[in-house]
Amino acid sequence: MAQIALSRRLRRTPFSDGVEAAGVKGYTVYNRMLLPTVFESAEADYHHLKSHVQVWDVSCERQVELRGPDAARLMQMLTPRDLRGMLPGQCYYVPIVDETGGMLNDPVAVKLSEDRWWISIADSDLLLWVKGIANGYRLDVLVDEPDVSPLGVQGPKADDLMARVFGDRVRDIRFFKFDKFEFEGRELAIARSGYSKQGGFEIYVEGSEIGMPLWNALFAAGEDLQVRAGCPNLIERIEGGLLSYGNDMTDDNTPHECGLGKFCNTHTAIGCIGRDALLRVAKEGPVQQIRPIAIDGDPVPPCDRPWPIVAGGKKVGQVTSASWSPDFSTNVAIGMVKLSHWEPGTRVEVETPDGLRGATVRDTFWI
Ligand code: THG
Repeated sequence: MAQIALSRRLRRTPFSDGVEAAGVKGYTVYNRMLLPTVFESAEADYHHLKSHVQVWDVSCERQVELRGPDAARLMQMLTPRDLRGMLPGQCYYVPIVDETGGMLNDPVAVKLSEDRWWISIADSDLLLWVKGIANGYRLDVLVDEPDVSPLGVQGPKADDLMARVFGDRVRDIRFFKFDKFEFEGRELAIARSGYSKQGGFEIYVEGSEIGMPLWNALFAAGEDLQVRAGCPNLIERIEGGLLSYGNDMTDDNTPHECGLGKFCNTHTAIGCIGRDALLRVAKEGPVQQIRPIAIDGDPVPPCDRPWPIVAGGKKVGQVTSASWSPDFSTNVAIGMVKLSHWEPGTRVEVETPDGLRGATVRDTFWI
């Protein structure tokens, strides 16, 4: 394949030097920033992630910072999840919707204090939407992208590695909560979260200068834990049902279609811009929804365009992410399936580039 040209528009990260030294073999572009996709091979990276501990350059999970007296009000305007009970030190996975109830992003909201929030975004230009809302409604809030780059530490040995660098107190961080820890004289927010089901942390690295010192400290401390550079792994994230904005959903989908209804409290999320639209569509219920799908046969090629799901000669959905799973010895996939065919156990066919394959709609993801 041809190479992608590097330029200032395609941003490096504070950890790119370390990522390159670790032998990164592939990148994707996410929020106009480099995101590693493979180090050894997708399968080798997958087995290592499930057995040891990896350090992930997920700087591309950019932060939209809200600062000022109207920060909490603005945050609630963006999401149908009720934020009234959310305390400083908590993280919430929040659907962000537009005035039609369409998904604009599915970030993690980080509440630093009543008047200071980070929105840790997926791959869409959320900063522009948030700036537009803040200015259009004349809110008393500053909206910008700070010099904050998340560094993931994921895998079963993540607690042990992190305790060596930050002290045993990191073990006390609960899921989707964060606390502050010192590194070289800086206070960093560290959350128990991350884009894998293997457990771990995300360090919100504030100040690019400490990026490589922190990267090096983690690798120096973890040699005997077999720590490696890693990245979000396609196979593991499909097994775990972690959605990818732009792949598994777009602004054409409501949170309910994405299976994110459990993160919506549309009735009580007063002020949410998409509230009326969502109340209308939620009354009927979605007519298509994201489902785990097992695809029969040999390993499928990469899913770089939606693959039609067909039954009885009609299109009943599409597969948007797919991969061979070594641990489950089947092709695991995420698809959007119409109501008529979303019952667990329903047999369908998928039009892959390698031809028509049988497939089964499932109830639950694999992990
Ligand atoms: N961490 C941070 N920022 C991010 C991501 C992240 N920004 C981009 C992208 N990932 C946003 N999308 C997701 C998708 C899933 C989850 C987090 C962010 C996630 N979901 C869990 C699940 O579905 O099992 C837990 C959700 C919950 O119970 O609250 O973690 O990964 N900082």
